[in-house]
Amino acid sequence: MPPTPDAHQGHAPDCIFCKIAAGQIPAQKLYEDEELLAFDDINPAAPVHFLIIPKRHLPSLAHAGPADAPLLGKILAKAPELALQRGCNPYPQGGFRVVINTGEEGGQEVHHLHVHVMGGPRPWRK
Ligand code: DGP
Repeated sequence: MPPTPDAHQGHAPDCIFCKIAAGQIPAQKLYEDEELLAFDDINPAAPVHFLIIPKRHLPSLAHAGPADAPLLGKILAKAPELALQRGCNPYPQGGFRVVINTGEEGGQEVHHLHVHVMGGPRPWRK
């Protein structure tokens, strides 16, 4: 069961990404600041596949409102820099894909907002 929507602030006790953000579960970290964390996806669908998450528990993009716009903008604005750093080739021959799965029908499995960044030479699994 995904965490309830009222688990919107701080950390959700059973959330695996909250535990990664708190350092309780190891991850291959690429970037971290007071608000964000980026780490490699454990099940990569492309040669480069990492996730960017807010450290604060936000269950999904469906839970985001106007107050979250700066945080979401910061996540998206960080993606190009981290993609190049992680080994994606530069735009336009290279590039990357950004995906935010949202809800059961959107394919979301971990109910802590995360932005997938995938790149590298094709073919990819997804
Ligand atoms: P989504 O379907 O959008 O909820 O994708 C969740 C992704 O999270 C999936 O690609 C695998 C990744 N993932 C799940 N558990 C862990 C974990 O413990 N560590 C890391 N690094 N990634 C995880």
